[in-house]
Amino acid sequence: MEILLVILVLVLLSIALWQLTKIFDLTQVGEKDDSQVANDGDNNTQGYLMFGFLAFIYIFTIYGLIKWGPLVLHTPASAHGATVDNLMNITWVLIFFVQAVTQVLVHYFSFKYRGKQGQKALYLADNNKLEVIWSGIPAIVLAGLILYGLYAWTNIMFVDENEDTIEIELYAQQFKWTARYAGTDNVLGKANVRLIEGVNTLGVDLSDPNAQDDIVVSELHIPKGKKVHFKIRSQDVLHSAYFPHFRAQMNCVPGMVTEFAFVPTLTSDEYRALPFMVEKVKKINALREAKSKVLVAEGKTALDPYTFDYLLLCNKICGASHYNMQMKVIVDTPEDFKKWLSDKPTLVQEVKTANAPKPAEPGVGADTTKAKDTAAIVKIAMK
Ligand SMILES: [Cu+2]
Repeated sequence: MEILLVILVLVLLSIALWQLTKIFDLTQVGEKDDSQVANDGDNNTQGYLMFGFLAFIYIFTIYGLIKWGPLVLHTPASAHGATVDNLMNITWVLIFFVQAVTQVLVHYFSFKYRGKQGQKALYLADNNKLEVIWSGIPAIVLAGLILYGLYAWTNIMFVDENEDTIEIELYAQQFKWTARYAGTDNVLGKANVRLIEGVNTLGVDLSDPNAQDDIVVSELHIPKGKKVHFKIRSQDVLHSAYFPHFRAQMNCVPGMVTEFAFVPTLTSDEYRALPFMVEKVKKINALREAKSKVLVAEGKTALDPYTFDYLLLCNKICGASHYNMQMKVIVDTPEDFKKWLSDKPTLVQEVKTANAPKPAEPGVGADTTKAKDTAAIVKIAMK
């Protein structure tokens, strides 16, 4: 705070000094000073600087493309991914084209019509033909782009009621994700934030018949080739469920359920085996190895080698640990997925286990036979 005040005082002092020098200048009557009026030399300099700036824009664009181009998302891993990429690529090409042409024109004409002594500007009130051209062309191009975008979005968001989908709830909270599978009936049980208690962190209504087979997990598994229908909720603030590799994103809004559905087309293993990914992982691991050597020399632990995994990220700045709000996503073959899910206990079972009376510890004056009985009851209840 003190530093801020000092800076403020210094700024005000310099403004005061600047104003004083201006007053001093005004008092010098009689001496003609035209140093503030641009002459031909100044205008030429400004004209050539325009070209310099144009060169800077192009060089920076080309540099950016070469340096950061390889960082953009590669092969999409969902059925609709190619449509999103196509829309994105068309938009990029249009932007590049318009940018390249307009920047040349803007800078060239700024140079051509730079100020010259004795030259007068032409007064032109309006030109209907010109205005129709420069308004009409962008309007037509943008309308085409928007219509294509709307068409693509409608197709992506359409979920047929009769389609065979897997229903999964994604639950967002500061700063983690939880997933709930609808179980054998494929219908998610009702949930309400007021019902959150103990292990029932999602507030699932355990009296709802549809909730009896619901399964809650913290690592998302989805099967390849089947439409996964996500119902998304948030406990606290706005979050955004973002699956970059599947080109899917949807806001998570407290108090309402949003949705998104997609078909994964490549299992985690298949994506890891893609040549670009093999190359990328190799590069990352080379960097990690070099870093590990430094760490080991300092007596610290070496880094583990990196393996690729799909991720669900949060794409809304939702608080201090937003950057770390992520969940691992595994795309399995349908058989592996079934096997994985069948091993998981239902939420009802988990609640029962958590609420079961704890067996008393033997040797602390407790009745050990009774403790064994309780343990047996818990086991039965879990089944
Ligand atoms: Cu978040």
